[in-house]
Amino acid sequence: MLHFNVKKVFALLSIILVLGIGSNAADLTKDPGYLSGEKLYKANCTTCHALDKKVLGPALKGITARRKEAWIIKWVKDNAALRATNDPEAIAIFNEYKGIPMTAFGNLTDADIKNIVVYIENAPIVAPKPVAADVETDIPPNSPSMWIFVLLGIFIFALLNLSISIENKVSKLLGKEIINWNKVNALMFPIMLVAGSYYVYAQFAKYSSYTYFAVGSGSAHGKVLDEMFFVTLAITGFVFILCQVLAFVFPYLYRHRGEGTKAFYYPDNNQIEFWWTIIPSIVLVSLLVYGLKTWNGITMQEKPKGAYEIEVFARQFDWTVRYPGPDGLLGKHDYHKIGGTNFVGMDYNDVNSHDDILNVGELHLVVDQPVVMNLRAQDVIHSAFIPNLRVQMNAVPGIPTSQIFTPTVTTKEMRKRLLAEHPTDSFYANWDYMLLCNKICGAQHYMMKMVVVIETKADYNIWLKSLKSPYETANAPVVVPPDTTTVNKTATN
Ligand code: HEC
Ligand SMILES: [Cu+2]
Repeated sequence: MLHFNVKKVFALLSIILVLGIGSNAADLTKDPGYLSGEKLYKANCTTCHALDKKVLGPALKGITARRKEAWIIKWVKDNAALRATNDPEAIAIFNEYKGIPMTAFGNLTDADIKNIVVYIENAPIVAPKPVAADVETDIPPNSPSMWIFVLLGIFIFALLNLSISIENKVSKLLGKEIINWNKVNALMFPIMLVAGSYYVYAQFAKYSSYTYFAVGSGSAHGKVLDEMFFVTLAITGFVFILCQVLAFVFPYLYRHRGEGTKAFYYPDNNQIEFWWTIIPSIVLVSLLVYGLKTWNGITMQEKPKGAYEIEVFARQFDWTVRYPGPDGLLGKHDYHKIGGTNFVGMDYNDVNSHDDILNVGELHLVVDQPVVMNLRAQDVIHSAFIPNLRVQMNAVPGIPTSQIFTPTVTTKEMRKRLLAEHPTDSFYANWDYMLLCNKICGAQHYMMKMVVVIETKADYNIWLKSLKSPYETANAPVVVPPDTTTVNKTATN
């Protein structure tokens, strides 16, 4: 079964690869064996393996150090058959992985497997994507008590309905109203106002500590933005509450009070209308100007002194970050060069690109240092949203965008603040800043996110030094796996 599916997936992937990148893949890694190995590896192996960490099967980088190539070929073609020959290595690794059987790949030739090995041993390691499961794990279970309340509600409603219809009939028989419905209806308005306000208040009291505002923003411009938000909310909120109170209290105050009462007729008052047009207009225009100024202050700034540039590259469905290496400069890019391992289209003709470092699925930023985040997209519109930093900018294919900001709170510090706010919630012990895609960009949009690490300059430098630039890795001498003679003979059939 699995065998069949793998073949199908492989065929589909090949088509996509050929259509998507076939025409410009030429100038990348020169070795066609490496490229073919990459395709085969990505099509067949990545569901269970990663290069540098255990997934369902072991990490495969360095496999030639622990296994002979001939063994690898036998294993990949049919590991069950290899185990059946009582091969001790095969049985040991099978048992170590608790007997999870690996798929047999009878469709791969020896040469295919050799290419896969070349790819595995020479591919650049990019950091793993954050696993979807480590976020949002505490969705409350659907509690049964909720259904009891729903049933109870239906029951009460039915009961009320019944008693009202009885009351109706009795009134008719008696020829007079038992209940003054007009008064009841009027009274329900202020009751609704009080009950509704209490409900809103209770929700705020319970959940406001979970909003992004509870612990403040982690960036410099975020403070200004939050301030603007609160000023706007205070003014519009005041007017909103005032209007709601009047709307709910007046129906009670001015209810119909029995036969013969007449409503007070008040056609219009130009003076009042003049003021309540002018004042809101002035207030709204002021808010608008205030908002525009704040927005321009965030989006229209020049590159500040001491700022460094990074590039965030979006595609379905992950984020890749490019950092300038020791030279502090990002090299040029060119979409024509996208293909194979050069999936962000770095232009290696520009020497500045040689030390650029790529990292998939994790963004590192230096605290208190302004950063210019340049955005690019490969396929459709994405949007980089870092809620706790109040950062958001679209990534549009063909249109470079950018946002300049300064993170001011390290991950550690923000975690501490959150834990102080929620001492019993273990989620916050491992909390991380997140960058989320904020455009519905396709079926797996929901998992298009990455962890953002905000750290000191020293920590950042240590981390950056631990990564190799793809240019260096690709141009390192190719490790030729040993024991090639037997392979070459069989590969020709
Ligand atoms: C269905 C999941 C799955 C797929 C697909 C898969 N593997 Fe594996 N692989 C495993 C598991 C699990 C093990 C560990 C041994 C065991 O449990 O049988 C393993 C072990 C291995 C080993 C031995 C590792 C060691 O340390 O000795 C190699 C080599 C290997 N796989 C290569 C590949 C290659 C190459 C592909 C793609 C052509 C591939 N695997 C596809 C699950 C898989
Ligand atoms: Cu997206």
